[in-house]
Amino acid sequence: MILGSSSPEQQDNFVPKLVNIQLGIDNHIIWTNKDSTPHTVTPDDESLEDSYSGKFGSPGVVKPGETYEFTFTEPITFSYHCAPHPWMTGKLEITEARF
Ligand SMILES: [Cu+2]
Repeated sequence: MILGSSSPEQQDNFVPKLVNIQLGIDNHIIWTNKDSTPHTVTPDDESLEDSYSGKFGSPGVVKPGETYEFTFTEPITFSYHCAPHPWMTGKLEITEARF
């Protein structure tokens, strides 16, 4: 989350907006809050789960300077947002690695 993400006028918040990752190569994702306001990483479908890592989504707010990380072990595509700032959206596409 970049500086100024809490402003609805700002186009960029979750950067990059779309993350495409491949299982077994780069399936560990870290969100870093570089803004001055707390944010969340909340899946649009709140029941989203990985069978190994469990429920996806930050347990509370991610404070400025803090991180939320998650390891994906299954292919999935989904959208997520920030609960207090619903205009902040992002998308993840997790696919099987192609060697
Ligand atoms: Cu936010």
